[in-house]
Amino acid sequence: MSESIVLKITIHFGVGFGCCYGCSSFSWVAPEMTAKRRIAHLDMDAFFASVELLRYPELKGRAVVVGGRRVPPPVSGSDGGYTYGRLGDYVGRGVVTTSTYEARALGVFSGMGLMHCARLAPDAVLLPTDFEAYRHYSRLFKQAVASVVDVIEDRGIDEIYLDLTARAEPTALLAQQIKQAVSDATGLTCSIGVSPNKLLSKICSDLDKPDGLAILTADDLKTRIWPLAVSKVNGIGPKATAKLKGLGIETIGELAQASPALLLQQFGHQYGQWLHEAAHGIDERPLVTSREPKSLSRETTFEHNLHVRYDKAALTQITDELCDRVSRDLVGKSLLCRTVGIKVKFADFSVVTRDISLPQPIQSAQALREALADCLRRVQWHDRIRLLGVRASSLVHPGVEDQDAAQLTFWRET
Ligand code: DCP
Ligand code: MG
Repeated sequence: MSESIVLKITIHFGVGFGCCYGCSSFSWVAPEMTAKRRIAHLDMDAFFASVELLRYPELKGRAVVVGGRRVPPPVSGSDGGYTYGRLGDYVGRGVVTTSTYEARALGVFSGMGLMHCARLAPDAVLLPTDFEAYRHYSRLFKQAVASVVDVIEDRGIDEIYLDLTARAEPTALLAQQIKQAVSDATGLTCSIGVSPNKLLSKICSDLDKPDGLAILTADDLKTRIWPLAVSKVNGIGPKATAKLKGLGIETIGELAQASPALLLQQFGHQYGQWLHEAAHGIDERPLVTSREPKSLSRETTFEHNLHVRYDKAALTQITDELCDRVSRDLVGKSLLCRTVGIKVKFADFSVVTRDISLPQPIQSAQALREALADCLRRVQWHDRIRLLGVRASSLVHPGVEDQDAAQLTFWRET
């Protein structure tokens, strides 16, 4: 049957913390040759805690912890001073959202249980979180950076990637200008890593924290990156780290020396290959200078309503075509999806959707078809069908699957 298919493509964008500096559409910055690129990663220092210190400057130099549940704000006295909560007095199940470097020196880090930390640093000051303030300073620092550099990828509340490739200024000078702009706008410090790609720059920005600047060339890989733990690579999460440890691989250098065949066999083709490349400092990902899409979908309204049994061949063909299209969209945007969904609109205009979340992200039309079969089995076909749609969501970039899952947990916890 030759059904005329009206295809509609939808790309849903997340709101997130993102600012997109006037870009209204999704756009890629074409990757240049790795060796030529100058990519910076900027990460704010002890971000939430530093914002709190702007409000309570007398706490500078003290162990300060931000986090917990129902933590009361400091009480202001008649003399204008504050009485602060003491970590040692905290009772409850909350976790540390972040801590100052002084608190970290006492062993108190993000994600740790506060009751446990209370024993490590009882005299530390405990402050409640104030996300509105953090979002405000996030916007301020991003605007300040945007006044110096125009190719920016927003990666979250306290980090961004910058492409400095086209700039004439020496890297160190430019990085200092950026740090100064951030400091002038917010009174906060940040750390910057510069290297030929995002993967290395992300590692680099952490090398010299706080208020750091680390510039790395491809030649520094062996001396500065290889001695580090594999978990320093964005994309090697706790699960992969543990599995690598079981194989006797703890440092990035050891990972680089591991046989690619072993990595492929242990981690599957895609992730195994990525692990090998990451350890060798290879990463061609371009900066994504606009908001990331949250989902991609294709749908089609039929000229005549179709019957689930009598028009099975046509429905199969249409579903296959939708999967092909969504797959091509994913490939075109260098994305994989972890969730696949079907949308069915019936002749009576009722709409049913079914989703499936997958253990591994997928991209191929075949994998989409297989995932969709599961969704289709769960639909109650009570009427003729007017419209079918296929949706790919929980989108991730190849190679960062692990880390994105970690980030997800991270925000859920806060
Ligand atoms: N954050 C959170 N939950 C976590 C870790 C961090 O909510 N488990 C928040 C608090 C941090 C902010 O995200 O201030 C940024 O995270 P970073 O990992 O960049 O940590 P910091 O900026 O606090 O410290 P650093 O100086 O190490 O970047
Ligand atoms: Mg930070």
